Formats: sequence, structure tokens, C-alpha cells
Amino acid sequence: MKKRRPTTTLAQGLLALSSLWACSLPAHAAVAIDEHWTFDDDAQGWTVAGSAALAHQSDGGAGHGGYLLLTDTNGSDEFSLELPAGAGGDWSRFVGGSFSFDARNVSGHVPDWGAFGAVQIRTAGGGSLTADLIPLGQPPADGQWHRYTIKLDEASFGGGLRSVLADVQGLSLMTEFHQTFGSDFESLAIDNIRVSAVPEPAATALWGLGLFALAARWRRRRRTRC
Ligand SMILES: [Ca+2]
Ligand SMILES: [Ca+2]
Repeated sequence: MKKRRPTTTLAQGLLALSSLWACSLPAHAAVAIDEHWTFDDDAQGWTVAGSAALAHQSDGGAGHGGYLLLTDTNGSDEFSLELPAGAGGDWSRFVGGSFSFDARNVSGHVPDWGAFGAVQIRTAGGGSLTADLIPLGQPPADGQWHRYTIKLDEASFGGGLRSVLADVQGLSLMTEFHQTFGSDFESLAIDNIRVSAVPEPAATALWGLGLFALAARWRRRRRTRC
């Protein structure tokens, strides 16, 4: 008895799936799965808390364009960068994602303040969680840009991250990196602050293209055999 060929092969299924996925990319990208501040033209609403001067620089950023220059102005206060008002809200989509930024030690001071790079996320209800994961000694006094990434997961922030990200009102990035005595004030450059969901858009697009190519190859091989 002649076997009936299945109406849908695995390759056809994968091809259809990947085609559907690829077609959905623009709509998917339209959803804010990635918040990115490049500071190319201005400070984009970021402000400084504590005692420091914040100035926008129009060129020389990490990669291209502008960046933020922070200079300490008081030895007894820490200073941090603050998320623009209204940029928070429901960040549930970022659970499991990451917070990242580029930093450059401009003044060449020894980085000896361990709180540098700590990220505090606050809710409208008064809750907060902090991750202080960047080790002492950053950013190095080499005049180069360095990228720092902090995972938005409970291993980094502890339990309750999901509820905090569901109601974000504020976020502070600790930018003090040097214990100032007298007028020994450090300067720091910051660029490309980014909050990303998982998977990263680029990685997801590559995965989709890879799946599409694989399915197309299987289909060609099947046609050759027939
Ligand atoms: Ca920039
Ligand atoms: Ca300082």
C-alpha cells in the first residue's frame, strides 16, 4: 500500500513559522523592548543628584556623537545620574533583560569609590531595589570608554524585582568613583545608557534569519531528492 505523503513537512512548518516571525519584526520592534539614550544632541532629560556639574558634550562619545560629562563639586556628597521624569512606568518587559552604559574616567583619578555603577530602581509606592555589582577599581584611569552591563534579574537585585519593574518611578546610576579630599574632584563621561529586554533585538533577528535559512535549505534538498 502506497504511503500517503504528509501534507506538511517539518521544513515547511519551520519555513512558515520563520516567515511569520520575520513579517512580524517591524511591529515587534515598534514595541519598546529597548530604551536607549545616546546623548548625541542633549542630555535627553537625565539629571544629576548630589553635588556635581552635568554638561553635555557634542562630540567624542562612545562610538559617535555626544555624551554626558559629570564633574564632582563637593567632597562630602556622592553624585548620581537620574532617569528622566516619565521614562519609567511598567518595565515588566525588562525582567531578565539588562541595564548597560558606557563610562570613561576623564580626570584620571584612581577609582577608589566602590559604589560606582550601583543601580537603584524605585517605585511610586516607595519601594526600591539596588544592585551594586561593578567591582572596585572602575572605571580604570586609562582614558578609554568601557561598557558595563547589569542583568535585570533576581540574582542581581534580589527578590521582588518583578513587582519593582512593574511600577518604576525612578532610577539612579551611581557615578561617583573617587573619594575626594579638598578639591580633588573627579570627572566622568557617560554614554549609551540602555535598558534592554531579552532577547536582544539583534540576537533575535539573527535567530530568525538563521531559522529561515535552515528551513529554506531543507526545502531545497527535499526538492532535489524528489
Ligand atoms: Ca553618544
Ligand atoms: Ca569624588
